[in-house]
Amino acid sequence: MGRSLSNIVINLGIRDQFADALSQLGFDFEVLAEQEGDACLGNGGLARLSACQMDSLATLDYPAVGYGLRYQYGLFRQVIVDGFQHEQPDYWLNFGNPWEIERVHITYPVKFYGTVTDEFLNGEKCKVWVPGEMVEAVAYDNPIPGYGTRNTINLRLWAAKPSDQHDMESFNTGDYVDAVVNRQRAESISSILYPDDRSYQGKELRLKQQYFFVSASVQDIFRRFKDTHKKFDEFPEKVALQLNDTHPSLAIAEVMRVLLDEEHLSWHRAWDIICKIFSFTTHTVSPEGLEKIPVDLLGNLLPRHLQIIYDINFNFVEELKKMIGLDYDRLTRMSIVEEGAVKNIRMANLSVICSHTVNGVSRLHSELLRTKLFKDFYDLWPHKFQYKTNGVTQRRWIVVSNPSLCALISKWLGTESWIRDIDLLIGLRDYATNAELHQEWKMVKKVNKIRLAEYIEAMSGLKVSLDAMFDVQTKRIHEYKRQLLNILGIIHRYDCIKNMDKNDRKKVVPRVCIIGGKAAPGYEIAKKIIKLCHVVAEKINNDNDIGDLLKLVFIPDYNVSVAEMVIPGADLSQHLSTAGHEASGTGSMKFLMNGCLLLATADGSTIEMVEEIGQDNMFLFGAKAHEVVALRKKGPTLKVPLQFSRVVRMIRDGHFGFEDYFKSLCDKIEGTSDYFLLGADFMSYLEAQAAADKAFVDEERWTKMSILSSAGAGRFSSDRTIQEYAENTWDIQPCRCPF
Ligand code: 8GP
Repeated sequence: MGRSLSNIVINLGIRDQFADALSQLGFDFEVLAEQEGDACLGNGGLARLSACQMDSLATLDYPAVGYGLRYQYGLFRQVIVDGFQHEQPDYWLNFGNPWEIERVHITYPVKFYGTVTDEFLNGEKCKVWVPGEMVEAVAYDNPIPGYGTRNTINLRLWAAKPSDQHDMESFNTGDYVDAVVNRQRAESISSILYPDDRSYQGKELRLKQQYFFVSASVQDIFRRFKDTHKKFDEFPEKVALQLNDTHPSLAIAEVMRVLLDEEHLSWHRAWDIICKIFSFTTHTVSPEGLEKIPVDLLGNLLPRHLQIIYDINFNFVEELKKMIGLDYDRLTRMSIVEEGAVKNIRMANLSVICSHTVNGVSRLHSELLRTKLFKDFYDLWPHKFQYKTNGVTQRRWIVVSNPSLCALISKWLGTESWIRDIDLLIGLRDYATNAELHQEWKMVKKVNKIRLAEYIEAMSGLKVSLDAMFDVQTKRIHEYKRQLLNILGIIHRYDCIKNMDKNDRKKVVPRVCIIGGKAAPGYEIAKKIIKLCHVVAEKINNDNDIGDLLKLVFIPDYNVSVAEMVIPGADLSQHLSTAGHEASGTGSMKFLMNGCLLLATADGSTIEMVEEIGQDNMFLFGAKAHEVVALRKKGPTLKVPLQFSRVVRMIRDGHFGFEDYFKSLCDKIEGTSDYFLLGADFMSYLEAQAAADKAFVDEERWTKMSILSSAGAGRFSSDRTIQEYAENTWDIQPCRCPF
């Protein structure tokens, strides 16, 4: 979520009054807002997407509730020591959280472990789960006010507390110390966010978190429904459950369990409800990103849920056999249960089977889902598959973070309506060559560059030239996002400048290269990329011969509030994922809105950006998604350019020191190991960089491209995404506040 103060007072329409009131008390609004810490309750793009979507849901008056966990420790704080990433705990609740409302009376018991027995109720056989452990989920509400509406929606986060009922026994038996330890065990469920945004570790605590979150939320949903409704037949009309990735997909088994075992519906009726209420969006491209829960783990922690999942699977496979016959390969692939040395539950298969709609997060992603990841399912149920290209909220990413641009856009469009109706941005196209707008547009960029330059200096002591192109790549560090390609490009640039004579140096476009992002604590290669960035920066920034022609800065602890400062100050932003690997990407949308030019591969949502702003207004490069497979097949016969081999050799030869440490990194990108195709894309990357240089020196052209970038950003607002979900997936209407 990042910070809340500015966002909230702007959305409520009271920013100026609030600032006046503060100044009467002797405080400056801007200074005060800077004091707020970030709520870092997620890892990266996936979580920030939800935050943007909550803002849009509130603004568009949709009746929605967001659920999550109130982690005591959010995403780790990244500290850099000697160029190495160190992780420090983010105990963000240390000084309290003024935005949350603790609902002491809204608590639900959450059960774990135990056994399932058969019992008879009114002559009917039913299952009874006798749990082995119980904790309480306490609700903490975080209001999300919409912009230009009185509608405020709720982000309800659950915190785990020990259940008194459960502990009384041990206290009474005199086992005081054990009883206290048990209480702490309960609290540990919501204590920490897992800091890896890709892989599923199959840890019991993680599974406990998922079920804790799901169970409390489902109880809350049932309670709300039952407050005003009697018959479950109405449930699908009133409730739509959106699964964001498979992390909450245990909700399917949980809703089924509640309907069967607690509400005593027949399997048939319960299943009918399930099929009408769930929709699933996957945010990942790679099969390894899909969660699989070991059967032993699940059976031990949630015995009844495992039974239900087996029953769902049995029915599904029987139906499937009727449809496709005894095609065992396909049956094996589509089964929810994966056989093998370790038997697993495939949560993605469960989600696809039980959801009425399966969404991808960009057109390309959806195509990959239909033709690769979920091909078998697509062949069976083509009607289930849709896509909703991601979007971001212009309220946070322009209005809050770039007030000067916000004022400028409103002035030229003659209205502030674009803040709710982003399509109006297109009106900027009419002024794309207007000299007066150009002047003002450049001024705004300059103000933001000054702010960023001051931040860089305060953080690292490095003074950067405002005339240089501010070239930014900020996102989680991952091999597929290819920060390494960026660094190799920077080394190449450095090497070229070093070998230039005086005259040629005059033609070099000065650059400040900015890289930022966190690496998962256990992700060795990503951590090496961070270190490489630092040693290269050390070399370049201390080379007096280079001066302002090239600087490299690593911005530590990249988070929402850092992004709010970095993005408006960027001239160019880089999105370098190997085509077919970034499901959507949302950082690019924030840069685009802020009039920053994009240097990018044709991946994820970038492809759709090209359609909106035109290929001439961005710097596209690299292999296309359909070419990537063929390039990989070429493997050892693939020729890499000399320039590429040269920069890798510089690292290997210790030009930047630490050659032993970087050996494995170099090995990963040479020869057949270059899975993410850095070598294959290198020349095309350098050409795109040269094109960016050429455009930058032509100020008028650059400014026009920048204006056209903002003007074409309308499609990438989360307002559009949410509207599409509301109409095509959830079938819900806005619900306006009557006063
Ligand atoms: C991310 C995608 O990588 C990114 O392209 C997309 O913009 C974002 O989701 C929002 O849709 N996906 C994840 O972070 C993700 O799927 N993480 C889970 C696999 C653990």
